[in-house]
Amino acid sequence: MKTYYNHLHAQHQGKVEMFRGALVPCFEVPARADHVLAELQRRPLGPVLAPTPWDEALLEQVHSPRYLHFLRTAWAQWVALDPANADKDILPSVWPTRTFRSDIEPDNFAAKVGLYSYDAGTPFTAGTWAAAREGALCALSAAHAVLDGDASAFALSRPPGHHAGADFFGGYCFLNNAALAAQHLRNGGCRKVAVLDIDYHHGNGTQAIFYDRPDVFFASIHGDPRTEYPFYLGHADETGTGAGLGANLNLPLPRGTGYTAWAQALEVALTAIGRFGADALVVSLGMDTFAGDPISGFQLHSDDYLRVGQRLRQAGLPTVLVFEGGYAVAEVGVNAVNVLSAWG
Ligand code: Q9C
Ligand code: ZN
Repeated sequence: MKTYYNHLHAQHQGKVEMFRGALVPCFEVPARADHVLAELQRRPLGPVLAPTPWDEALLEQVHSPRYLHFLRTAWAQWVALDPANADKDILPSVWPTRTFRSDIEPDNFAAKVGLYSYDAGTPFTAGTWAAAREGALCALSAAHAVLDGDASAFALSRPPGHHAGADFFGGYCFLNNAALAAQHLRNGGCRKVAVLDIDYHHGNGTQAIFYDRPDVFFASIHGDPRTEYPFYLGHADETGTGAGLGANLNLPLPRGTGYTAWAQALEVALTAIGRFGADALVVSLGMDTFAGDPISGFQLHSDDYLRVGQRLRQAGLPTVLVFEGGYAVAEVGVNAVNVLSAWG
């Protein structure tokens, strides 16, 4: 299995995120990807490659031009406000909630940041755009390897992607790598694609991007949004809209869920994906279902991930795996490679 590694990932290195009224050190740190890469070097599954430099216009298949323009220019705008800003991260603090307008992009920079985001936990730094862009290329490259006939491919990148919508960042995510991979598979001739999101947190961005589409099925197993981030999406009654009705499946589980109940949800998701008739699978591979995760509430153990990988492979579909969350930094490499080793 080829791994497309984002060698620019460490250029995105947020300092702090807002948590319970205080700025605390970021959970989403460069060491996460370093540990996965190190474990792939200990237990090689195939070549580790740089991504192909795809045309950046491909990003517009998932993200709005207005949002992409913001991401490209945000850091320069921020430093133009005050040269001293170069030492600080951009952190959103004001948002257009219900009754406000989001069709007009404000001139004020803080207001612009709020228009394109939804939480105060996702710092934008000097290297965020370079890292996110290269990560998107990793996802596109992995999709391309599968279109070329590989049984599977892995996009090893950060920042993660599944919380990013067509025109917003949040949940540590800026570009939706899994959505880009799914769209690339569609363009390359797959008639139907399924995205299976097994990160602890609901993939609100991916769901929203494909919610009205019948050609991309989205299934997610996650902490119940009544208590778990991202809170405002991910309920079981969200089944798609318009032509996409029936092509969305949410399987929320209570905090504290262990492997047995989680694996039952995986069966439900894979059965639905089978019924849908997907030609290819994209897995949003979040490792924050791990019992030791500092910000999540499921109870999966390292050995369980070997079985998760086996079961995903048994689905028998060409599979693109995209690295998402997972904040038990010391264990994230072993856990991720345990999943991937099913294709070794
Ligand atoms: N103190 C992903 O796993 N903040 N994103 C939670 C922590 C947001 C997680 C609060 C968690 C986002 C890709
Ligand atoms: Zn997560």
